[in-house]
Formats: sequence, C-alpha cells, structure tokens
Amino acid sequence: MPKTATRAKADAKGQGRSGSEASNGTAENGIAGAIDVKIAHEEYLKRKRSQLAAIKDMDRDLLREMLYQMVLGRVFEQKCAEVYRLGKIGGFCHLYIGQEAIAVGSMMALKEGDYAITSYRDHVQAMIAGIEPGAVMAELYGRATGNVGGKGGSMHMFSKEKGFFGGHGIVGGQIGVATGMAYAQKYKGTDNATLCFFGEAAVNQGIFHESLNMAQLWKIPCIYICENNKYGMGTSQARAMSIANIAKKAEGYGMAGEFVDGMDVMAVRAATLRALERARRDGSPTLLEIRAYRYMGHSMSDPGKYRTTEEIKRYQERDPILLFKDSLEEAKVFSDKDFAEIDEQVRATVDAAVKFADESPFPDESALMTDVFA
Ligand SMILES: Cc1ncc(C[n+]2csc(CCOP(=O)(O)OP(=O)(O)O)c2C)c(N)n1
Ligand SMILES: [Mg+2]
Repeated sequence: MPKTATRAKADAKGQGRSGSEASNGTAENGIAGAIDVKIAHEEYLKRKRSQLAAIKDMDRDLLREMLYQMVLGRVFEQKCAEVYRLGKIGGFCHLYIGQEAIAVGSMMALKEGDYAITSYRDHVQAMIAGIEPGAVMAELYGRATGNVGGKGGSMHMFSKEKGFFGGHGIVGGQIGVATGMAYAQKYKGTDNATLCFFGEAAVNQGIFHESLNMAQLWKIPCIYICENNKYGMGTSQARAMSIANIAKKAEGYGMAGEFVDGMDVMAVRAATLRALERARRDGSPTLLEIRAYRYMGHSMSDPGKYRTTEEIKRYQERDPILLFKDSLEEAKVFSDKDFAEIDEQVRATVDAAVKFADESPFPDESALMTDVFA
C-alpha cells in the first residue's frame, strides 16, 4: 500500500476520538456511510498529532519493538493465508490483519506476571506474549513441534510460562476464565492484571455481563478489551446489538469504560496504561472498547458477501501500520532505511517459521491419547 494513502483520508464520524472517554453513540455502527472527506482528513491529522505527541516521550527501542511486532503480525498472517491456500494448514484459521495495533498497543504495556487471554483469533497475541513464530506456524501445520504439540491448531495457542492462556473457540468463554485469572492475581496479593480480549459479538453473551458485574463488585484486576471489528462472522454489529457504543455498557456496572481508536497504537497503549494503573492500585477493572477493522474474512473459509470491497479499502487507507510509520518518520525517530531493516528482519523470521513448520514431523501415533481430558 502506498505510504501517501493514509495522508489523504481517514475514517468517518465516531472513529477518531483517540483515547477519549466513552460518549453516547454518534459513532457509526459497522455500516459504511457517506464520508465527508474534510472531516475524515481532519480526523486523520488529529490522530497523527496525538501520535506525534505520544511518541516524543517514548524510548526508541520500545518504539522499534512495537513497530516490529505490528509488521511481524501482518506479514506472518499474510503468509498464513498463502500457505492455507496451498493446503498446508487444515481446519479453522482466523486472521488478525488490520487489528494489530490493539494487541501490540495493549500487550506491550504489560509487565512480568501480567496475563493475557483471547479468542480463536490468537496468532498475533501469542507471538507478542513471546511464543516463537516457528512454534505458532508449526501449530497451524499440526506438527509435533507446534506450540501445543500440533493438537490445538490455529485457535488454541497457549503458554503458561509466558502468561498467555489461549486461544479459545467458544465465543465469550475466555471472559469468565479471565475473571478467574485476575481474581487469582489479587488473591495471591500481587499487583498484576489480566488482559482479556474478545470480539464485539461476545458482548451479547451472558458471561460478559456476569463477569463484569462480579469484577466490579469484588474489584478484580481484569481489563476487558472488546475488539470491535464491526462484524461477528457475517453479521454487522448494527444488526445484532441494540446500542452502538459498547464502552457505555461499563456504566451499568459502575465500571470505568473507555472508547479507544484501534487504528492508533499509541492511543491503545495510553488507554491500557490508564486501565493498568487502576488495576494495580486497588484491583479496579476496566472495559475498553477498541475499534478497528478486520481486512480478511472471518476465517479463511468466509466468502465475504456481507460487505463491499469499497468498505474494506476505506479502512485500509487508514491502516494502523502505515499511520505509525508516518508518525515515526515525521518525528524523525526512524528513516526509510530503518523501516527496510525491520521489513527484512520480519521476512527472515517468517521464512524461518515456515521452513521450521515444513520440516517438522507430525505427532507420533503414540501421542494420540496424551493430553486428552474429555
Ligand atoms: C458460544 C458460541 N456461539 C457461536 C459460535 C460460532 N462463532 C464463532 S466466531 C463467531 C463470531 C464472533 O464474533 P466476534 O465476537 O465479534 O469476534 P471476531 O470473530 O469478530 O473477532 C461465532 C458466532 C461459537 N464459536 N461459540
Ligand atoms: Mg467482531
């Protein structure tokens, strides 16, 4: 994508209030509407100004790692799509392309002892947690060297050692588990917290409401991150939810709630740090509604008939990686040469991951009944 594309346009109403408190539903609700180019451009500039201000106080190495992880997530998953089409990956495969700023901005604000847990759209979160890209790719291939021995596949990355507790296939299931994880952190007297990622469609599940109620009542240090990518499979949020503004739902539990621009990695980081501060102080939970957009289908088998290519393009034009690069360049933190180096490092890592998966054996027959608990 050309670098200049992000300069020209941004999103329509309701998407550009980076880091602002939840407001009452002027936000667009998953449906492509008419774009006022002037407003869109102003919003883009505002987003960039806020990124430039945030970048100023940041450590250069950390900024590089954030960009590296975003690019790694993007390129790794583009490769997943490619090898899936070649038949090397079987079963489900849900890609995260377009949403990278959410995982990077939030997880890279964590400290030792904090936890993360997510849905089936889990490859990028797993790598940020520290699971090797080769182990993630080998898991997708169903190989014995995979992250969970080739038995979980795409949806079930997991590492207790890295504080990454999956990878869950039941929509909303991880919300209850996360609440228990954060309860344990408090019970043990730590000042750690748990990040719980889930999609906007999971908000309609009972477990969301039961968990938030309990977390606020008992002051459980869980940060509920709703990744609002506008669709639950092929159903837009507008067709499935009575209100547009999910962050507002926090008010029903007396909980802090914040709307966050998920195309702006620095806004995600800032909101997560605010939530972590609350959690570490006295265990107070937070609901963050972070809006972004998934460029690919729900999974690799999605024919995508429920949205137009124009709608997808509109979001690609305000891509979070291009915006971040633009800001880093303008702030003179990195040059084209640095970007090229990062790209090269990422390509080498992804190529090595694929080679590792390709050359790894399938699990031995003798492992068929091990780790089976049902
Ligand atoms: C309890 C349950 N109901 C239905 C499904 C089938 N299902 C899988 S993903 C999905 C949509 C979830 O969308 P969302 O929560 O917005 O997350 P996204 O896929 O957009 O990341 C559905 C309905 C499921 N896995 N679990
Ligand atoms: Mg969704």
